[in-house]
Amino acid sequence: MAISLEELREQFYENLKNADSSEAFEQLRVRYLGKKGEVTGLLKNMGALAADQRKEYGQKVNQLKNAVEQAIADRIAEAHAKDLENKIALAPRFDLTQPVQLPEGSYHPITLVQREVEQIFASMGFTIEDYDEIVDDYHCFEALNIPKHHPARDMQDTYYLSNGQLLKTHTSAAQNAIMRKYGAPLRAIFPGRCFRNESTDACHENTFFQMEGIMIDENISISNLIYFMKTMLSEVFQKDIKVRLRPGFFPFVEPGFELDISCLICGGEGCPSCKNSGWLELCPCGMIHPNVLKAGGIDTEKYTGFAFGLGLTRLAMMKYGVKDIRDLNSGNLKSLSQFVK
Ligand code: FA5
Repeated sequence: MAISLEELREQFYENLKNADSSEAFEQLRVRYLGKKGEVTGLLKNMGALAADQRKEYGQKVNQLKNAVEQAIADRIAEAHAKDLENKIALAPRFDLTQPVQLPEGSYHPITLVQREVEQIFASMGFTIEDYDEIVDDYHCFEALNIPKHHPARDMQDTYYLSNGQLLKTHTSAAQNAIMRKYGAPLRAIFPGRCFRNESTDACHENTFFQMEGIMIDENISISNLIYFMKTMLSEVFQKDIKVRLRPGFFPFVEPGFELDISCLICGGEGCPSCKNSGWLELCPCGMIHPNVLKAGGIDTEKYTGFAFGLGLTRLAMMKYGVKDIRDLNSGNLKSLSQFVK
């Protein structure tokens, strides 16, 4: 004999009580609500009923179907909630009041040294300027007294864009724009990333940082230049370091100098970091050439000025004892994390 609606209801709830896994719930769903399921099967009983009882019976079957659906959904939700509770109970406990156990991030050594030099110059009245990495030929070369086909361009090959722009080879590329923006008198530093198409070694990278500085005013002379260079180096290193100044040629300064420091990696003995010379070229400088001042709109009858181009990446090498400049661009967290501050 076919099972009655009430019997089926009781049987379902009994089975649901015993079900305790998602597989068991799914089996119940198929058994009672599937196409050939038992609740659907109740409809077969309709044929035996009088016409006036069929409507009521159909409604009861539908109610049972909804109740079965709801009961299974409730048990699944209950089981999920229990699961979650168990997971939470078993999860490791974190004491939020304890210090963090994970390794801390750190600033890049170049950022550290850049900020230090910025502070030193800011305290001496220099403003800190930002400038583009993609520039045009005029700003990188021509405004700096380096016309097309000048041999000085050979020293600074770079990467060109198809529209004729280029990645700046030195921070001097910003000189003209900054002179035009502020006029004289002027004290400014402008750090930035530079690019050169050249082979790399322990002290040369194709991507490195410089910090340019210019000071333009009445009666600025080489003594002012030497004073600022000495102050900067003694503040950065906080100890006496051997420095040498020798003539250097840059078309945008006259006279021009190379400022080298005794290599702090080998103590001046000679090593790969200084190309075995014992000295590291760090901060070329000089008195700004009148053609450059004129291109920047500065009155050369009234004003003179000095400029320097500090090798920030090399400064970071010397300050932190990094033997190979390429380590600084390596992204190697093991070596960079030594400089946590
Ligand atoms: C220049 O770039 C001039 N613009 C500097 C200057 C500015 C001179 C103002 C006079 C007045 P130089 O090519 O020598 O010069 O580079 C300057 C410094 O940048 C170098 O002394 C060195 O410290 C650093 N440098 C140059 N090329 C590289 C490189 N490939 N990798 C790492 N550092 C570099």
